[in-house]
Formats: sequence, structure tokens, C-alpha cells
Amino acid sequence: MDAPLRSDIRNIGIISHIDAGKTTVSERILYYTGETHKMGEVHEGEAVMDWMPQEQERGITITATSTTCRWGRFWINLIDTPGHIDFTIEVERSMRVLDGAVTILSAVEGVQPQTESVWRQADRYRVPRICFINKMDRIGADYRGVLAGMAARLRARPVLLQLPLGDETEFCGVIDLLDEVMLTFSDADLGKTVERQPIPPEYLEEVRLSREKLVEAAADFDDGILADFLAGVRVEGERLRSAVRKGTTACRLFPVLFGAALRNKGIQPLLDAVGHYLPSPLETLPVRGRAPGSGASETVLCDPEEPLMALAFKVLAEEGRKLTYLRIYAGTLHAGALLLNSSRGVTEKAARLFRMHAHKREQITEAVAGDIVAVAGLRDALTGDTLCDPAHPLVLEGLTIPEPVVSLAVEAKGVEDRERLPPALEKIQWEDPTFRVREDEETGQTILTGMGELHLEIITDRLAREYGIEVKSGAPRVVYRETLQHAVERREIFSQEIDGRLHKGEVLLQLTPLPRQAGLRLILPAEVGSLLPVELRAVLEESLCRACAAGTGSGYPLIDLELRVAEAPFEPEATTEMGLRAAAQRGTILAAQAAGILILEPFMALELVIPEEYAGRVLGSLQQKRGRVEGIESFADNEVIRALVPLSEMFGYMSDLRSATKGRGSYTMEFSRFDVAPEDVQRRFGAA
Ligand SMILES: Nc1nc2c(ncn2[C@@H]2O[C@H](COP(=O)(O)OP(=O)(O)OP(=O)(O)O)[C@@H](O)[C@H]2O)c(=O)[nH]1
Ligand SMILES: [Mg+2]
Repeated sequence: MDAPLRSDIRNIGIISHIDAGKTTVSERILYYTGETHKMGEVHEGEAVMDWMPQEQERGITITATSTTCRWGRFWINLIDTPGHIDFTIEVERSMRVLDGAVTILSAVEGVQPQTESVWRQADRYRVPRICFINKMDRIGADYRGVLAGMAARLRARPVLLQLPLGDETEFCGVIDLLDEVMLTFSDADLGKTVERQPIPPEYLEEVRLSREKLVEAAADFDDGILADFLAGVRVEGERLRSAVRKGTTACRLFPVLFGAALRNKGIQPLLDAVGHYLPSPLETLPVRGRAPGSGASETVLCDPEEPLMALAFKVLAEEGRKLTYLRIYAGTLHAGALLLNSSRGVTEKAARLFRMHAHKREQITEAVAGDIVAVAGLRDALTGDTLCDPAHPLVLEGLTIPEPVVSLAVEAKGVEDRERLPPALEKIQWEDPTFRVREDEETGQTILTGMGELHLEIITDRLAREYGIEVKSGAPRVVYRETLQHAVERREIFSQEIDGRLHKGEVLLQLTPLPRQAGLRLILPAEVGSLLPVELRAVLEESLCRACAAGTGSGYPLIDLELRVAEAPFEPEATTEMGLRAAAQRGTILAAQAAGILILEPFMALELVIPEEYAGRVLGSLQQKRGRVEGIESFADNEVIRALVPLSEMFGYMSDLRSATKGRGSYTMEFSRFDVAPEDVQRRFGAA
């Protein structure tokens, strides 16, 4: 069977701010690599990578779509990610399993707020990147400004591998600085034919200067090049390529290329660059796994002969069944194999294996370490789970799941739909770890929690379209947390005879408020000296966590406190699981109420990019929204404002900003922390 060599695999993601052109670039990649025979356009709702109806209607990407394509000897597993912050989990899961990324920047807008966020996500996973400055055909394209923004705001070191040919609407191709050749893309066949010609004389001087800078950057990674550079000897393209590759894979250098995806320009050199500069799975940092029992960690080698080790990074619910995307880190996966889900301690069968082509599947029989494939037949696996050889259990590090902070109360419109709602929501939860569901005990409503208004809107739309369930929903609200006002100590004793048996439980609890962002710190009595059996200790710990998660009455979890169990006496024959559970839960709630509850609300880190002339107006409106400005910097004609704002004030901000800046401002917002809510909110919950 036709299968890739590990050294020829490139697992890459396409990342950027919303609308920079990721899907348009991906569609060209599919077309030029022969994956598709028609170029799908985002604005016509025809992009293959944007296959969901909600994506096609809105012209935005919502879910990360993975596809495999071939370019020369390379097998590229490509994931097109969404730019909208509500779908940030899609970038997170992709960065977790990819070996490299292409960052798309708009030549007009440059480094935008969300560019910074995805750049930080890639930094966190140490993913090497190449940058593609897109939309070079647009009026106002200014690549020098983009480079300055990269250096200043991303603190990255860009290195030009090309120069653009022609400005704005005249943009027609690029000059390759390594091989010193001009590349143009034929309009006659949708850019398929790349013509190579000598550099026009008027560009020679600029090429000389830019190539010198490239050689200087390459010299930092190759002493031979440094010597030649100092001696004024010409350095051939091939040597530059390998030095730039070293710098790129070490995340110290970020090669920059140009194009206009919509005009079919610049894509083939980008594909070459993916092969040349981004690492194969053999070259990435070794992955480590942890043994489930002992916690001992060991290195996982990207070798088909090793025991199987894979990470589930995405789950799709298709007609009630799961399709699970796996990144294989070690070993060979055969269709029909029994795997251990070491994160959950269950065995599962990988019944069928597929190579994915956007939404279409190609069935395969095996896949090796380094590859990305999809599996049908896994029942329990969810995003972040490890699947491995049952004889060699290890758990890989999972994903960082961002905090969902917006909630929406919904009710099924039709009576018969009420019962169908929970299973439908469960399936959507399989797919999306940033989507939560709970019942409000008082109102009987179902509360959906997600990343933002758009996220929840898409979910209700999917309920109607995919599951035929129409829901009535209220206005979106923020979610809250509870914390304590004072320290408190409480002894709780439970003692009751139930069905002729005495159930006792006793705890002495000490609750102390902690600073913001401290979370929950649980301290049980020292194991030495405590008579409490191990099983009951576990019961105690679980009950306390549960009590905190339920909160004291607001329905929101209790956080930022230390909960110390100073005493948990054990009376053989009398202390039971039920007794201890009752004492722990009741004790925690009553103690917290005695300590005085304080309601916390979500605050977001807001980053705005707006033209200077609108700064005054935008700052004024932030102040009204209880925002705290934390920094203002100027880049070119733009002001970049960073502020901390309560999320409750930010609903509908997109249209506010649009009208305040005549559509020229943009922003991104991500959860920062829970902090004290104002008086009216405290009163609403009967707190403070
Ligand atoms: N002029 C011009 N427009 C472009 C270019 N590339 C993309 N566009 C347009 O920009 C818009 C956004 O493109 P997309 O490819 O959907 O952007 P995206 O980055 O995938 O957006 P999200 O997935 O929603 O984050 C579409 O209307 C494209 O047609 C380009 O090179 N030049
Ligand atoms: Mg897109």
C-alpha cells in the first residue's frame, strides 16, 4: 500500500486572525496538490474545508478540518483552523498534535489581535512556523509594516525568503531570494503554471540587499556561511535553505513568503517551504508519557516498531457514532486493533481506519508513528485521551481546555423534543470540550455554557439542523463563581440510623479565602497517624470537591479557597461512606455560608487595534464598561489598547466597535480571571 515515509510527513496547521485567508490558502493547496478538481471559494460558500452548513453560510471557519495531500515526496497532513476566538479550542487541539504551522498575515491589517493569541498558543507547544503574508493584491498592502509588527508585537525574528513583485493590484508574483529567480503564476490556468524567469533589472539592487540580510540570518545557524559572509563569498541557495531550516525548527527564525491566495498567487512556493523548512515527526521534540500507576515518565519514540501510543485530539459525532482523530506518536495502528484508553482505563476497538480528505474518508488498513488518521469504533475516547498498546500503558499529556464563561438557558419547544435534547447535547459535548451542559434545578431549564455568543448560537443552530430540535433560549449571560469573605472553622457530625444500620461521619473543616486565581486547595489530614481507611479518604476528597463544584446556592462553583480537613476521626463499625459523604458536603456548604459568600464574575483580557483618531471614543466607552486600561502602544497609525473588562459588559461589543470606528477597529478577548462582581450582582445572589 502507498504509505508515507516518516521523514516525508509534514503535520501542519494553518493559523491566523479571523479572515486573513487560511481557508482560501487551504483550498488552493488542495487544488494544486490534486486533492480537489475545483477551487472552492469561501465567499461563495463552496470551500471544501468549510464543510459545515454554518461555516458556508457565514463564510467563517468553525471547526478545524484535517486533510491529507501530496506535494512531491511530501505527505502533508494539513489542518485549517478557525480564527474566531470562540473556537480557540480548535487551534489548541491542533497545536497540541502538529509539528509545524503556517501563520497567515494580511498584508493590509498586519499583526491583528488574534494573530497574537494563536502565536502564543504555538509558542506554548513550541511549534515552528513559517509566515505567509497574504492579500498582497489589496489596496493598502504594506509588507514592511507587517514585518515591523511581527518584530514588535510577536517578538519574532522574520526573515524574508522572497520579495513581492508589483504593488497592490499590480502584484503578480514573487522573487525567490535563495535561487534568485522570478516566479509568476499564470492567470490562464488558475495559477497552476509557475513560470520561472530571470529577475527584472530594476529589482536587482533590492534583491542584493535583501539576500544579504537573509545570508546574515542564516549565518547565525551555520559557521561555514558566517565565514563566507564575512569573506564576501557568495552562498548558494541550498546551503541557505538548510541553515534557515535549522533556525526555523528551533523556533528562532520565522521565514516569510508572499502571496494573494484569492488571486492564485504564491501558493506553490509556500508548499515547497512547508517541505523544506518545517520538521518531520522525526525531528520534533520527543514526547513523554506517564505510567498510570507509578507516575514514572518515559520518552516515546516515533518508531513503527515501538508499542502503540496515540492521542485523540478531535471527536466528530456522525449519525450518533464517534469518529476520532488520532495523532500516532509511536508504533503501528492496525484496523481492528484493541487499544487501551489509558486515560479512562477501558479497552476500545479501533474498528476501521481512515485517511481524511476534509469531510471525505479513504479507508486504510494501517498507519504508522508520525501520522494523523481518523478511527471509527472507539466508544469512550474523548479529546485529550491516550490510546495505547494494552501491554504498555502510558498516558500522554492532554490539552489545555480554555474556560467557557458564557451561558444560555434553553428549553425545547416541542414536548417530544424535551427527551431528545439531552442525548443531542451529549453528542455535541463529545466533540467540544469547551461546551458544558447542566440542569438548573430551580427552573428546570437546561443551561448551556460555552466560549461566547457565537459559539452558543452555532450550537443551537446545530440542534435544529442536525437533530431537528428547536429550542427557546434566553439572553446569553456570564457564569459566576463563589468565594469566601472570611476564614471559618466548623465541626460537622452526621449520625443517623438508616435501614437498621448506624451511619456516622465527622469532619472538622477549616476554610480560608485565598487570593484571586488560586483555585481550590484541598488539604486532607496527614496519612500517617490518621485511622481513616484509604477508600474513605478517597470518598472524603471526592465529596469535598463535589461540594465546592456545586457551590452554596448560586449554582456556581466555590473557588479561591483553602479547604483543610483538620480532623476526620474514624470509628470502626460506625463511620461509613454515606455518613462521611453527608458530613463533608453539608459541612462545606454550611461553613462557606457562615464565612460569607462573595460572587466573582469573569474578566476578559481585551486587546483592541484601532486607528488613532477613534482612540478617545473607544477608551471612553471602555471606562463606562468598568474596563481597566492596562497599556496603550502605537504601531504605524494604529493604537493597540490592552484592557481588563468584565465580560458581562461586553455582549454585542462587536457592533458597538464597528460603529464607533466605522468598521476599522478589531479586537480579541480571552478569559483572564474571575474577580469580584459589583454590588447589584452580589445582591441578586443574596451575597455580601
Ligand atoms: N483580496 C484578497 N482577498 C482574499 C485573499 N485571500 C482571502 N481573501 C478573502 O478574504 C475573506 C476571508 O478569507 P478566508 O479564507 O475565509 O479567511 P479565514 O482566515 O479562513 O477566516 P476564518 O476561518 O473565519 O478565520 C474571503 O472573502 C476571501 O475571499 C487575497 O489574497 N486577496
Ligand atoms: Mg477559514
